[in-house]
Amino acid sequence: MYKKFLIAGAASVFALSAFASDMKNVKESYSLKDDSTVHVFNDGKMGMEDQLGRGMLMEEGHVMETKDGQKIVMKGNEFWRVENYRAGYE
Ligand SMILES: [Cu+2]
Repeated sequence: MYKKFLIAGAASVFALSAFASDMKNVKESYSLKDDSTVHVFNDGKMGMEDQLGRGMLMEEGHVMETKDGQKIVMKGNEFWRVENYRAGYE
């Protein structure tokens, strides 16, 4: 009984810290026409997330189109940062 209580406590602390760090490093996120997402980090570099929420590779300079028709040019390829972001480390 006591052990179960400890595990629940640890899980909620993890969720809270992941939320706080998300707010810190991702400046903006855009939904793209193909249902993937591009995250713009505070330093202006970008990372992609595919339709299933996994980190996705994209070449720098690739032109993306958002759902509302804006064009965004890929800057950086911060695959590892999207993966960290998803995992709650960044
Ligand atoms: Cu991209």
